[in-house]
Amino acid sequence: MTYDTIEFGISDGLAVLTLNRPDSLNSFNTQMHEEVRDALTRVEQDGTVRCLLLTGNGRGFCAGQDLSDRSVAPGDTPRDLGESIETNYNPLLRRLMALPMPVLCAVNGVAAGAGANIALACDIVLAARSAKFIQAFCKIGLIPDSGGTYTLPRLVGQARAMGLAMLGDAITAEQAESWGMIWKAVDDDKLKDEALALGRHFTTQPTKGLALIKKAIRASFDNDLDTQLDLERDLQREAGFTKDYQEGVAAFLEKRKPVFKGE
Ligand code: T3D
Repeated sequence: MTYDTIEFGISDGLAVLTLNRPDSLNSFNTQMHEEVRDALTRVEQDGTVRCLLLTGNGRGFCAGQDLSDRSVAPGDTPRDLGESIETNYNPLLRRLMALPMPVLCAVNGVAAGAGANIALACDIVLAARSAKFIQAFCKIGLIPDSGGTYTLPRLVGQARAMGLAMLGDAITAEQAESWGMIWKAVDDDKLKDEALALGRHFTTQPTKGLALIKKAIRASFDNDLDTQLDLERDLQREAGFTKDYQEGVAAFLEKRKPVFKGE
């Protein structure tokens, strides 16, 4: 598939997916959903990818659903948004969260609506200091989707989640960092380099172990302590059988840098 609405490439284990409809702040239309789906399939099937970096072109990261696809003429039946969520947004969220590798997001500008929640679903989020996060849904009569009602209270607590979702106020990258919504706010002119450096770092790390960390931390929100301890036992067993674990221990004992292959 050739891409018009995204840019996508894989190089030395790092996949970079850049949303590319800057005139509408990279809002999602049907074509962009199709192209993102195709790119994610390539990430899943490639076999060499050890980290995915998601970002956007222009002054926005993503403004959620393209609302120019959503106007309803008088007398027409409104579109079934549940169908759109089921077909497009929910599978996207599930795939990003389940990818067996770190998923980074470099929020280069405003992230609104589904755009904000897609960013917050990634494992590590860097944001340009000028970027803003907006739960814009309430302003048009919708509820936070793309996992927002799940992710937000877990990241920032119920009081802040309610405020963000019901007021739709913009919060800055620095506020998002101080609230624990994202990993780090960085200077605008450093975002790209810092995100790429982090992405390249992850391509040299024990990918299977990182995937198991992601699985355990994501599961913890829904597990009680006993269940989580059992899960840690099972995942540690899995990690202990990886070649990268053997390499990590050998390198430590030989006082050298480990060479992890993601195996
Ligand atoms: O429908 C379903 O399938 C259900 C799923 C829904 C998921 C959702 O994401 S619902 C929420 C949709 N998103 C929004 O409500 C956000 C709408 N956008 C805004 O509120 C503002 O654009 C921003 C706060 C994000 C940024 O404001 P600002 O002042 O920096 O920029 P702007 O001038 O509003 O936008 C720049 C251009 O992008 C402008 O086009 P123009 O006038 O230059 O030709 C604007 O219309 C366009 N744009 C921004 N967001 C969208 C958009 N075009 C289409 N859809 C958008 N979501």
